[in-house]
Amino acid sequence: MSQPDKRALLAEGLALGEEDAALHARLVGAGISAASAKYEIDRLGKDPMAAMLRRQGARMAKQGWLLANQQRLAFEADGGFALDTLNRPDADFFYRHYYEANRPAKLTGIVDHWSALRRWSLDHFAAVAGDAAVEAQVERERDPDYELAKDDHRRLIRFGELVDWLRKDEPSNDIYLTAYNSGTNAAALGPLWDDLAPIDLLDARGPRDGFFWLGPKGTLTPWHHDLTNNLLVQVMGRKRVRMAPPWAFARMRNSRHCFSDWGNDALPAGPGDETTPPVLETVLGPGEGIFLPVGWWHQVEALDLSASMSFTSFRRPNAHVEDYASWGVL
Ligand SMILES: O=C(O)CCC(=O)C(=O)O
Repeated sequence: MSQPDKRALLAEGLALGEEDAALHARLVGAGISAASAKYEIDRLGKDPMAAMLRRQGARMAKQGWLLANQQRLAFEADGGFALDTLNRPDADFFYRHYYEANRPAKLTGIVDHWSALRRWSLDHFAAVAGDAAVEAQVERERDPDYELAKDDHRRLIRFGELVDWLRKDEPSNDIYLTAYNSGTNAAALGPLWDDLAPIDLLDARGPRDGFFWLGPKGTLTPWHHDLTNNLLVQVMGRKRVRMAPPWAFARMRNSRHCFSDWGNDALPAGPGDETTPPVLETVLGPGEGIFLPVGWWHQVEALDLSASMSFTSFRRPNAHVEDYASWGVL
């Protein structure tokens, strides 16, 4: 049997903030003799890398305490940890109490003036843009990492062909026209913009800069957080949205970029526990939207054939993505 790597075991324990007794138990638990474990731990006293790992572990623990305070405050708030619904919110009120407070909200009455709510259907899509070449995400079901490997799943397809496929009304997560495909689709689907109109909460001076989403019942966008504040608006069908706060970071199993290893797991709505995050859940129907603040984790499932729009053109810079890489994040 191969010897366990003592240095790797120690590094892991130090990064977790373990004291000498716990480090000793870790080594012995891995099959190392008590004497050898003691020798290794005594050596750590003179090791600058171990000292630095201890300091980093302590800093992480302090950050954990700060985030736990956020949870306490959120749970003690009037109404508890809950998702507010705002009907036709005043923009100043929305920015002050939700956008700037990094707090999600369900929004109603914000797109009642969109003719898309009455006009959008598969027949309408085929009539106004059936011949356009659009890009969609395809063959998602064969790949558990279809979101991380987004680029491998991009395909050009005639919009009319996608519409015909959707007419079968079969639940599927295999094909989905998403915001990620907007580079190609914004122009191709230009006629659909005539069915939309400015949203009062957003920056009215911006160009037509929303993102179009179209897919069958059953599309699943796995747990992730965005790098911007985001407004998701439902036009056709319903979507279930689950959200978890940024302060639940330690329970979000974030090992790659902005994705959570919880993937498509149906984390239950409620306060969470030591290993699972607190989760807010809602179902968006046509004409309803949700404000997804930057850093909030979310997972979205289409409960019906679904068309949505999303927007990032708020009346604030919303440029959090620009310095993301410079933080040296995952
Ligand atoms: O509607 C969806 O499937 C996903 C929306 C989403 O996650 C986003 O806009 O960040």
